[in-house]
Amino acid sequence: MHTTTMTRVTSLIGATLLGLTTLQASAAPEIPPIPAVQGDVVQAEGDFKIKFSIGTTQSGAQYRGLEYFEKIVEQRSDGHIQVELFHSAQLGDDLQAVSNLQSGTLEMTAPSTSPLVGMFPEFAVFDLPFLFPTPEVADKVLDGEIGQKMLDDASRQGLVAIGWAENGYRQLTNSATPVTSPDDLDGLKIRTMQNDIHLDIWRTLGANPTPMSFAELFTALEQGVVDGQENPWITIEASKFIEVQDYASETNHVYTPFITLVSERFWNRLPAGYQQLVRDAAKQMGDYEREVSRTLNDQIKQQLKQAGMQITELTPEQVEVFQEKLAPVYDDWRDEIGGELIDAIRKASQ
Ligand code: KDG
Repeated sequence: MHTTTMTRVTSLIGATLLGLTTLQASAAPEIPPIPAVQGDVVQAEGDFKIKFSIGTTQSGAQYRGLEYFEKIVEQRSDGHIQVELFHSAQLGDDLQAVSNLQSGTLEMTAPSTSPLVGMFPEFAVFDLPFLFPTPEVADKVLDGEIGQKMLDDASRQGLVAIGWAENGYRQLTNSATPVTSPDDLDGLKIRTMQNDIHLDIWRTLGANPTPMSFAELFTALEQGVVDGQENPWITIEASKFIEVQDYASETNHVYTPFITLVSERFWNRLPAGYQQLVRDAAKQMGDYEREVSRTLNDQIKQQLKQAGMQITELTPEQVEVFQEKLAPVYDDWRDEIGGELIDAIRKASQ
């Protein structure tokens, strides 16, 4: 086993024990139970298997959503569609998984939109800082005309986009110093997703950003290749970043969705009844996963504090300093993303 992998495995065991200790030290998060399956069995021809791969870990909110998806599809197809779940990028990182959908060797994945901006430029709107003031605004956009149009537009290049879920509001962590203002970021090496707006954000704030896949992140933090990263609380906890990150700042600087994608080659083999079943299951998965994400977020932030992570909850005035510093990012990217789309999302916030 590769040294790094062995380090990772050993580290994960240690972190899991630490994590379990942490969770045992304080009440484990109250995860909303997976709901009962609603709806009749769908009658259609054929037997199918869906391999569904994600990059986040088995203890995150996203995997809970996939378990619900599996339950719905297997029950409502009367077992004629079998679902096999893979977490922690076991079948490749986001871009590898999307490529495997295009080649037909993988049936489903649900990455963040950020690494896909090279394929779907309009997704960059989700990387604009502080664009979604509340989760309710995010829901209104994703579940409304804008979100549906984005799914339709992303159903090409060998992919069928069928639903939205929640990665969530992103928070900054690092191993070096408490961060209350952009001034504290000077020289900090921050990992970003493979996305030019995220690179622009952290350069504008004065940090030294490095793009890399999520699959490489823990090892890069552990080896000091980067000092920090930014992700939602659930991902921070589920990935056991507390083992390699001492400080966090509640910046809520970007809201990231997950997009549920199906291989078009597989999709075209499904009878219409099963296509609708998979669409319905993806919608129910996304609704449940958002509930889990929002239920756990505050609990997990408190647990990370109790486990020793020094969490800075920025005041509105401190957040405003970040917002003002990042205003030029809108000017940099407005034309490329499309001012109409940005204005439509801002209108949804009113
Ligand atoms: O599959 C997980 C990825 O989509 C990843 O993007 C999660 O927020 C994430 C990150 O920081 O890469």
